Amino acid sequence: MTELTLYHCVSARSFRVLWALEELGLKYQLVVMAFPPRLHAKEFFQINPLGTVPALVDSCGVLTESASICEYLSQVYGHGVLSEDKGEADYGRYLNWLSAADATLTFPQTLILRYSYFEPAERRQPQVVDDYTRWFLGRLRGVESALQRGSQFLCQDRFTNADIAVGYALMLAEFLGLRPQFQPLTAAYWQRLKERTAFVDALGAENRSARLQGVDPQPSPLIRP
Ligand SMILES: N[C@@H](CCC(=O)N[C@@H](CS)C(=O)NCC(=O)O)C(=O)O
Repeated sequence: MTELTLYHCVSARSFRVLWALEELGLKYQLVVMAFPPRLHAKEFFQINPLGTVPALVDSCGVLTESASICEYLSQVYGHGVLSEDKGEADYGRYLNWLSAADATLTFPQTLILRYSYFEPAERRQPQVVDDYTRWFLGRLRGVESALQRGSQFLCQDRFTNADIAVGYALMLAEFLGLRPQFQPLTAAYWQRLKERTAFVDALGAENRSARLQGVDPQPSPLIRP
């Protein structure tokens, strides 16, 4: 089988790809870089000219979009086990969640992150942080409402890439301190995702590789004591 190499930063959305690799039981090389790679791993621009993670390298070349990479891995290496097929009842919902995970959920989160943490103190914007926190929590109602259909997961009653894509937005929300504001079904769903063997194994692989490669393995500066 082709060698798969994932370029990753601790807590970044490349975690989705790592999680999918573990769910599918695939062999891979994990390269963990300090965040952001554009400052700490300039050689990475040779792999991804944008300097962003994830980057997955295999025989087809370099892929850089986390939700698409999960779908690619499932279809090409996993017989579609993490995907919905177009013959299945939730196919439309599935595609919707793959896009909503970033276009609807992580978009407001990146503004919260930027203006509460990444910018220097004099450029921080508490108003932006408050506004986009409310916006994110409003958008999270879509997850609560989907779970009210009675399923354990977002599509039918089966774990799919939709759960990986949205699960990362919940992970980031936890890093941002927003978990106490999750509605009950969303909180229980997030707990369920975190208890999956592949999720735990992905965290373990991230931690081990970070240490071996001399990168700080802490999950996120935001949740350090
Ligand atoms: N569309 C990409 C977004 C990739 C992205 O923005 N990744 C962030 C980490 S979550 C990054 O690498 N940022 C570094 C930078 O902007 O310099 C995806 O969903 O995979």
